Amino acid sequence: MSRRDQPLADRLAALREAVEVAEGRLDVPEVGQARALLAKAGARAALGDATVVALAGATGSGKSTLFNALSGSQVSLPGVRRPTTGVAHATVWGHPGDGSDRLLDWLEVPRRHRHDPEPALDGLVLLDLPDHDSVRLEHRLEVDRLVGLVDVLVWVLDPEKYADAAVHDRYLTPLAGHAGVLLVVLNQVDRLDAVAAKECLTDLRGLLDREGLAATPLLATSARTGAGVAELRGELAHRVAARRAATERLVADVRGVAAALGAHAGADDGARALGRREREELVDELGDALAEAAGVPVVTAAVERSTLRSGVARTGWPLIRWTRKLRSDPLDRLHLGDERSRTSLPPAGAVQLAGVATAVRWARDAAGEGLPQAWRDDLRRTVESSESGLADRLDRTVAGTDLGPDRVPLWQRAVGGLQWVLILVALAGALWLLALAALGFFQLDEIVPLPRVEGLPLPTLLLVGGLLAGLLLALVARPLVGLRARRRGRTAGRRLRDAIDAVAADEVLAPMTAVREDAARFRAAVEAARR
Ligand SMILES: Nc1nc2c(ncn2[C@@H]2O[C@H](COP(=O)(O)OP(=O)(O)OP(=O)(O)O)[C@@H](O)[C@H]2O)c(=O)[nH]1
Ligand SMILES: [Mg+2]
Repeated sequence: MSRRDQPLADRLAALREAVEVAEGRLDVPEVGQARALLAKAGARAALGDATVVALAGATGSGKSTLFNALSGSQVSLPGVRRPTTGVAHATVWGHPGDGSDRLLDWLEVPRRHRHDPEPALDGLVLLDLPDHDSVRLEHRLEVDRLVGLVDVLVWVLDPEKYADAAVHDRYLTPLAGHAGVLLVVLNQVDRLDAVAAKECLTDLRGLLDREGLAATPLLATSARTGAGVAELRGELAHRVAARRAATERLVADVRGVAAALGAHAGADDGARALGRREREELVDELGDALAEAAGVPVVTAAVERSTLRSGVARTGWPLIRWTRKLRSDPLDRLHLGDERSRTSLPPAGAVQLAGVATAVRWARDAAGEGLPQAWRDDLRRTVESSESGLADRLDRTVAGTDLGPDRVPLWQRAVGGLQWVLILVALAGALWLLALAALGFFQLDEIVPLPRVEGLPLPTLLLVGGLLAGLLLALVARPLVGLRARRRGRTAGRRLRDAIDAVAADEVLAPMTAVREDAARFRAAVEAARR
């Protein structure tokens, strides 16, 4: 789009967006300058660069007739019955798409007519208002509302009521000091002869001068014969040109301020948002360092040892397995499982903390690549604020992560049960041997036959076999218990790592990505404003 085609309103909107994005992020004086310019331009300029001129005056003064004469067609119906015009009408000079519709929407003027383009008047929006002193309250309210919004007010008087004190006091006098926004027209001069017309004009001029409106132009017209209408049109063309010049000045100002902001917008491909692959890589790298610092290896090892401990206690040789229980569960000692309280994990040491700092700095540099210095500064501040509290957040994450199911496997229960059966068998053998010893003491062993298996006495077999089988079972089960412990450790490690990665993505990377996205938005807005 060329420089002329880009409407001021769009430029201002783009500049406003740039300032909003930069607010609280960019610490550069250019943002303040842009804000000041926006304030100067005001809300009205944001709606377009049209010159809004309203015809106002008493009922029957000839506003609608004059409006039609200027518009070159019968747009607003003049009438014999007073008051005639109830809602404001508009005629717009210029090309469609010039933003005047938006302006008229804002002014809430529903009746619109488009005049063919006419170089001197393009950009003019002419309004025909209801009468100011209407017997109908809604007419009066409508006039008061629009009079406050327009750029130029053409007050139409007629020879009979031109000195009406109500009009002068309420509408004209308050505009003293704003001569540029007022034009007074004495209409229906065809109803007066030349002398009377001159007298009337002199009188009116004196009245206006005394009211502080000496600088306000006074014109005589006849909407019926067309006398003076060309002069009025010329006066309007002046206003349009002046406003156009003001608009051009404002456009130049906006472009200048946007160009200054452009120094902080960066190169074309620099300030773009990060891609998915880049983000994943960053999360991965960060996750490694954060997991180490958060004690994930410690927890994983504890899970493994705890599982091993309980597995051995369950499947081991009953005669010695109770010794395992003397030591406390390594996992319990860490006090995991409660997100709200701190764990008893050792706080991250200097090495781990340095690892976190390095990873965060590395991610920050990667996220800041291609960004202008001001945005990199913002990135640094953002990262600093997200880094504080990170250790606590990691600790809570480790505490709150579900480490995976801790069900006792069926086979371990079965082995445990079997161990007890074998102990009972050995006990039976031992008791039997004791009984035999007692019988031997009383020399009664000859009467009780001793059952033998393959030549070996059964009670001996039961005692020794039970003990040996238990020991063997414990030895066979041990590697399986170890296998399960390692698997549980791995599952816990994976779950912890996922949780840590989520923290890395949400707490560290997300704020960085937000900075980048804002930088991209800022760049686009600045470009739109300076184009
Ligand atoms: N002789 C003469 N009559 C005029 C002139 N301008 C308007 N009239 C007549 O005055 C009457 C009122 O004109 P309008 O244009 O409807 O007046 P208005 O100011 O729009 O009135 P409201 O809409 O009621 O506020 C009509 O009959 C017009 O023909 C003029 O310059 N000379
Ligand atoms: Mg009218």
